[in-house]
This record gives sequence, structure tokens and C-alpha cells, in this order.
Amino acid sequence: MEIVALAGGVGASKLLLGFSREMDPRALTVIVNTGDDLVLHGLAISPDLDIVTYTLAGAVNPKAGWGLRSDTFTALEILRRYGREHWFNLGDRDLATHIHRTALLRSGSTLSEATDAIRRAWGVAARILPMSDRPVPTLIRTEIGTIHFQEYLVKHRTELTVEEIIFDGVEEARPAPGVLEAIASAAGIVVCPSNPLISIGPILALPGVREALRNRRERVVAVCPIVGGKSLKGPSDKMLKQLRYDVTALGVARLYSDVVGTFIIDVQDAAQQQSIEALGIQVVVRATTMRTPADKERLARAVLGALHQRAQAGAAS
Ligand code: FO1
Repeated sequence: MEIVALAGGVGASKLLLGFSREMDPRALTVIVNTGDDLVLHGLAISPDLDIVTYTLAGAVNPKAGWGLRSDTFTALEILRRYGREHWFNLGDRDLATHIHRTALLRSGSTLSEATDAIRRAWGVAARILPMSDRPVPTLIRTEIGTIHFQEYLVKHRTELTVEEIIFDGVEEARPAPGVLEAIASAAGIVVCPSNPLISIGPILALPGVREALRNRRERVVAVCPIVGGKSLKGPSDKMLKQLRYDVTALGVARLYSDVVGTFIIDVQDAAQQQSIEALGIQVVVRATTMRTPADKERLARAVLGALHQRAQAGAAS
């Protein structure tokens, strides 16, 4: 069964690791947010693509969820000495990936091609697609002005107030080759438990993606990233609140109601089941926090189970 997953970074990659153990990873295509991408020190950095690749390769720093295991930060120290920006923690080993990606892009490769070369070098069997080959930086309007998402997240540690989220240039961008085709042909589509506003939001904002998902709504299963009114990972809760969305599973379900047929919510939020079902979404209640490898595999099995069920219902009707 060919599965497509829409993914951000750390939260998504935990579930993806579960999938890679519970199914043939060659049947998995991951469409990754690139709104977080930035250029620093002349290097093209794609945090979410790297988080997904390193995680599936078993090479991610397990504590942070980003960067490489056992990395050191000597180059960053020297960049600091030179008076260069050093708020974004680029590890020495991780730098090799950014140098390689930048060189490939400079010699004419697309981001899709560079991403494929990197995941092959790490021996990752799943297909990893950037959402677009064109940069679509996510900008955050705050009280100090409009800044790049990474500046909001890392430099300002999410302490500024989010007034607006801008996907810069998204109207002119196109989904990367294979993105719409993968959505159209997959047996099942998973929306990972990533930030709905700044991880899944940029993918959905690309011309044609939302419509492609709407056409497959019955086969789309999302895992809720909000549990008990809090983010599983990152600033989703804070951002939802500041932009006046409900910080609940129901609030996220409303954002996804046109594209998602099944929503997996946590046992803590079971009381919201009926209100979510009233949106025309089927609800599955499970333990969704992923701390251990067993948690990741259990949730992956639950998602695959829901997808199988929808595929069978589709075949029967
Ligand atoms: N996240 C941080 O919170 N602080 C960092 O200094 C940081 C550095 C970094 C370097 C490379 C990389 O691939 C990711 C990095 N991240 C860092 C994580 C990343 O910025 C975010 O988690 C994602 O963009 C959100 O999905």
C-alpha cells in the first residue's frame, strides 16, 4: 500500500520512524515543509528535510530531535569569533550536508534532486520530496516587524507575538515534481502531528495541493498535534492562541475539515469526539504521545489501520 505523508520536522519524524518500521519504507513518500528553509553564511539550509532524513537514517540527535547525533559546534565558535551570526546552531557534521546541498543547487540541481541525493547517501529507503523546488520562506509579522520563521523560533525563542503568518511567494510557487501525483495515486495519505500553521500550512497553501487532498479526503488521516490543549512539540499552541484559533483538537480539526476524512485524537481529548464528528470527520481515539520507539510503532500501526479501513470501505462502495 503506497502511503504519502505530509510532514514538518521533529513531531512528524517520530511518526515517520514508526511507519518505516511498520511498513515497507520503499512504499512511503514524505512531502516535507520547506517554509523553514533559510540561507545562512551563504549555505542553503533545509531543517525539516534534514530532520526527516537524519531521523529515518537513525542519525538524528535524539535529544534535540534535529541535527546529527554526537555533533560538535567548533565551526560555530569560529564563526562567532569572526563576528558572523551564530544564533542558529549549525553542527560541524551537519554543515557538510548544507555545503553539499548548496554545491548541488549552485551546479544546477533542483532542491528535489539535491534532497534525493542526500537521502540516498544516508541509505534512507523512503522517498523524500520537498514541498516545492522554489523557496517559499515562512515570515512572521510581530511587534518588532516581519522576520523569518527561524528568527522567531530560534533567535527570539518564540517570545514575540505572532500577528500574521506569511508564506512568501507561495502563489507563484508550484508543488515539486511528484507531489500532486503522489497525493493522487496513494492508497492513503497521512497528515503528521506537525504544527498546522507553519509546518502543514505552507504545504496546503501551494497551488493545487489543497484541491488534490480534497479529492482524496476519504483517504486522508491526520494525527492531532494538540493534546490536552498543548502542543506535542514546538510553539503550535502559542501560535494558535495568538492568532485566535481554538487550542484544542477541535480547533485543529476545523483547520483541516475540508481535506481530512479521519482524525486521530488523544485519549485525553476523547470528550471532543462528537464535536469533531459534527464536522463530517471520522474520529479515532488513541494514545498519541510518542516517547519511546514502541509508542511510535503503536501510533504508526493505528494510522495504518485507519488507512486500511478507509481503503477497504472505498473499494467496497
Ligand atoms: N532549532 C532550535 O531550536 N535551535 C537551533 O539552533 C536549531 C538549529 C538547527 C540547525 C539545523 C537544523 O536542521 C535544524 C535546527 N533547528 C534548531 C531545528 C529547526 O529549526 C526547527 O525545529 C524546525 O525548523 C521546525 O520544524
